[in-house]
Amino acid sequence: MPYPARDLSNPVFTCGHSRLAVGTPLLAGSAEESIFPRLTDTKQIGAFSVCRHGEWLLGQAQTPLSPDLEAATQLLYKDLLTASAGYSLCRIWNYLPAINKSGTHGEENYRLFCLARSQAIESVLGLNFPQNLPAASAVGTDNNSLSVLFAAHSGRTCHFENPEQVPAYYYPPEHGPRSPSFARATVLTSLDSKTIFISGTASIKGHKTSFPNDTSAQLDCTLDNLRLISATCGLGNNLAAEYAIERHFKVYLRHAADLDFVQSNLVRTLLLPSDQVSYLRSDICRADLTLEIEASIFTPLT
Ligand code: 3EB
Repeated sequence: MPYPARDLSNPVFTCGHSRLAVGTPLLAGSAEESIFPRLTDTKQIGAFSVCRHGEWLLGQAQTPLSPDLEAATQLLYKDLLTASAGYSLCRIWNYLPAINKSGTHGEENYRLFCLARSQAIESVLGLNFPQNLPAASAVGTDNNSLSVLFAAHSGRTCHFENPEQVPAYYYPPEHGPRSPSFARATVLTSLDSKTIFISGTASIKGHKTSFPNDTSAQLDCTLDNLRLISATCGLGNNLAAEYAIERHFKVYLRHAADLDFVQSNLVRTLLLPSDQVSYLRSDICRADLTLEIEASIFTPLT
């Protein structure tokens, strides 16, 4: 099925005038996800363009895979931790070229990325790093650069796990030489509001893929996982549908042909007309996963 080759050129925020093209073609919905307003006051910290907005610190970096994906990941993550030092990390977005292809030693690129990310974070934060990991996503990109964005804040964060999923940082070695480094959700409480970042959510129960390559069943399982993490974060079963100030969703589809089915299902089961939603064509981190959904939600304090 043909799809418009437009890119979601601003995946999360714009630092100064630099708009990152992360290489996930837009299938439907909003061409921009503007979680934060246009930001100024950009400075460069290592590979990251960093800007401040109130108590928020936002950073974005894009780098070629040189000399390889592992080296590029190590460098970016060390820079990310330097740039965000003194702040609470709330959310990280990762975009990987050829995410399901094999790289060095025949290992899949996503697994190499997980290895290098984990090593880099451990080298800076020490062995107890899993308890400080924020919400994240790691999806494929059609371009040749590794892109990483982060949102950090000077306030306090709490991280949450889905009771029906093994925490990703405890996944067993069958999923790769080092486990993925992220929490299922991060809640930031500031003076008058809460921001809830729900990580990329897919059809995984325990640590195993449920319904490999079956988009319809994976969608039901993903919605179930979204309900479970919603309740765990204190948002009820429906991601604060009744009282949220703003809700943003990104839906990543491996197969563009699944768009109509997924979109009509989500309009029935999950979405409100006021939600900001983007449907993107992207490979997912496991070859047998066909979709992933992430959410960022702003609520009053209550
Ligand atoms: C999963 O639950 C599906 O490696 O940063 C979701 C969110 C997934 C983040 C990451 C991976 C990541 O394991 C994939």
